[in-house]
Amino acid sequence: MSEMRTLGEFIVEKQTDFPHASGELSSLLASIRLAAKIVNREINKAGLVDITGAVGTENIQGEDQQKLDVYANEKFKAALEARDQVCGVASEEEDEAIIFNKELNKNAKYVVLMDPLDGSTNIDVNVSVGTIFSIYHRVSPIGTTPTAEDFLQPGHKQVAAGYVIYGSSTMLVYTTGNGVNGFTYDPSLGTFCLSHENMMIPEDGRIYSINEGNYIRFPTGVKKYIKYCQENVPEDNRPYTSRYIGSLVADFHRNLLKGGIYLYPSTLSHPQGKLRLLYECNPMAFLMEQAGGIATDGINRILDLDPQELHQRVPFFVGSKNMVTKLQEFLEAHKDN
Ligand code: AHM
Ligand code: MG
Repeated sequence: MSEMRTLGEFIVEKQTDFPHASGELSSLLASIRLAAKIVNREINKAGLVDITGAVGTENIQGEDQQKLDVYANEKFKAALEARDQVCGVASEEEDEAIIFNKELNKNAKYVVLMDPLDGSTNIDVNVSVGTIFSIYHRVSPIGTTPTAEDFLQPGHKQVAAGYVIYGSSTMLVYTTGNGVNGFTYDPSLGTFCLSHENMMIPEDGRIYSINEGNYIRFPTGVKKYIKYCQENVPEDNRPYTSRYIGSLVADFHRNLLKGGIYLYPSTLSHPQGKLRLLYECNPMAFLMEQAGGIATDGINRILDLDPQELHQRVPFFVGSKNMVTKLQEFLEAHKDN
């Protein structure tokens, strides 16, 4: 049996990948690990809410029951603030970036952007949800109040990114730009253990993941690509298959392991696409490229986009190299409609 490595050990071991590393990023990742455990514990109890008191009512201690996405946001923010490695956080749950005011935080060199609980509508039905995070060096001088420029950096500047999937088991998957590694949570030990070392997405895949309910409003290139998947059979003679959970983290994770493409194009209700560039698409794009795949908005590499605002949305196509390349051929051929 191979030796067990915990996430904590792995982070420390990999610290030497960074010349002059002072352990601050390791400490930051440790705060994410801690918040993930706390959120995981709460999500696992979610089904009990109906028994112990519905959201919006008081629980047994007389405290208000919080919605889980609000809860996750609070826990991640608190964990990130506590270790003094982060000067500010942007979150899907917050209109504006949160600046940590403690002196030690002002002297920190990192900002974090996150979606604390993505796909949260899936919680009520016991389907996987996730946390997505993206880490940058601030560009403003250390010791000053962070500025908008700290948060609006292109994705290729990310120092680290990852997600937690709260699924049939809970996993934390992350990259610091030296490959992608996945850790599975052992609840009896309270520890994430290395289970997926150096994850690479297959170059070819058979799975396409898209909300086909929006089909009529898709750009022509996307429609043609879906028809292509439905009418053709890959070289291995097994037909394409459609899988869509409606939780980006879960759809992405499955495709990363099995090979596939995830698509969220522009639609009638979301003309710029639905997913957010800074805390959904950029971190997933960083992970995907590190795993050998491609992430694009249909024209540009996601990681090259220059963000204009915190909650900006973009069309998002991400997955196996050959599948995304094929999609791009259709988008290019039909780019005028
Ligand atoms: P959310 O951040 O409000 O949860 O929305 C993001 C989610 C993704 O996880 C998922 O892939 C997508 O929205 C599903 O959208 P749709 O229901 O339109 O298919
Ligand atoms: Mg989200």
